[in-house]
Amino acid sequence: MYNRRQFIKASSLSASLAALSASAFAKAALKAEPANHPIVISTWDFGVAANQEAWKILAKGGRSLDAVEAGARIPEADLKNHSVGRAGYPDRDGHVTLDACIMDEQGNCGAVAGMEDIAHPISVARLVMEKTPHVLLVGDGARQFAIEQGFKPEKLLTPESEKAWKKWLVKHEYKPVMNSENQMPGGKFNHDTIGMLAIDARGNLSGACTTSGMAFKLHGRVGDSPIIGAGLYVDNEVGGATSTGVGEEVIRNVGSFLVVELMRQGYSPQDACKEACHRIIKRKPDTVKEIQVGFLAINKKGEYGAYALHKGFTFAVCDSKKQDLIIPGQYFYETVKD
Ligand code: SD4
Repeated sequence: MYNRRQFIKASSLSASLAALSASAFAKAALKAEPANHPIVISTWDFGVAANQEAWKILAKGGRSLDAVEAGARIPEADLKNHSVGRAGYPDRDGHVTLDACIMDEQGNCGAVAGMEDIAHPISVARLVMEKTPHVLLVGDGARQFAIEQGFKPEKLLTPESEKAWKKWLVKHEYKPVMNSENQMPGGKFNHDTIGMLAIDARGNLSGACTTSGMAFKLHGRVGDSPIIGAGLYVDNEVGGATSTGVGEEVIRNVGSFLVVELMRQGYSPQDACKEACHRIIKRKPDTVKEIQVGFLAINKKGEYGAYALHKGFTFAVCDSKKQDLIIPGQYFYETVKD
């Protein structure tokens, strides 16, 4: 007869076997040879210019953290880009409020959210990481910290962005459009948040994410981009992930952390991004038909992949072979907006 003692013994044996195989599996996934070549990848096609700036650092053997910060500053400074940094579209009340976060190979991270008047939130996020015991500063506190650190406050709302906001005010409809909230003059779409992931010559991974958030959002609204684990996550043993699109759905599913954890379990970067999208779809099957979310990931070996809810998401890849590669992301729904 199978008595209680045998049962306890058998179940604790199978439990420890399961634990053993789980940890052996995790170790096997972790044992991946680190990439021996630097590489940087970014969301959307405007990631090309950011990657090229990051590449200047990576090519010289510099640190991935410096590379992603330098890269992210490019769209932040670009007056033609209305979804990141200076000239970003404002919120419903006319304030340009910026969100950003950064994470290094040691798991250090810093972020700012809802910050006004400071053009380079990614650099402020880095200082939050390096100079404070905190991870996230918001609103006036973030602005005050930036000024204390020597950043000059400036008006971020450009005449062009103000014009777009005033036009939006006429109808006052808050309806995020797939793949971009921001249509540029001439009908050209100007894509969203930049999320960047880089591996340097030492095989170390860092990431950065910066945005002005959803155009014409409610004042005070913060999306996924400055939230560690949602808009960005890096684990130097496994890989990194970042996201773009409607941040609420990414936060709900702790998207970037999920992608990294799936890679830890052995998923390829693309399959991990795909599974994260499927989780979002499963939770809100109706909502997701109207909104875009895209994930981008890289593993420790330097393999990368992406997946989005809808067609139209692209990402940029830069390494020693090619510095301006743009790749269309795989997707779930065929719907495309531009
Ligand atoms: C947000 N994920 O604020 C960001 C912005 C973005 O499409 O990517 N918009 O939710």
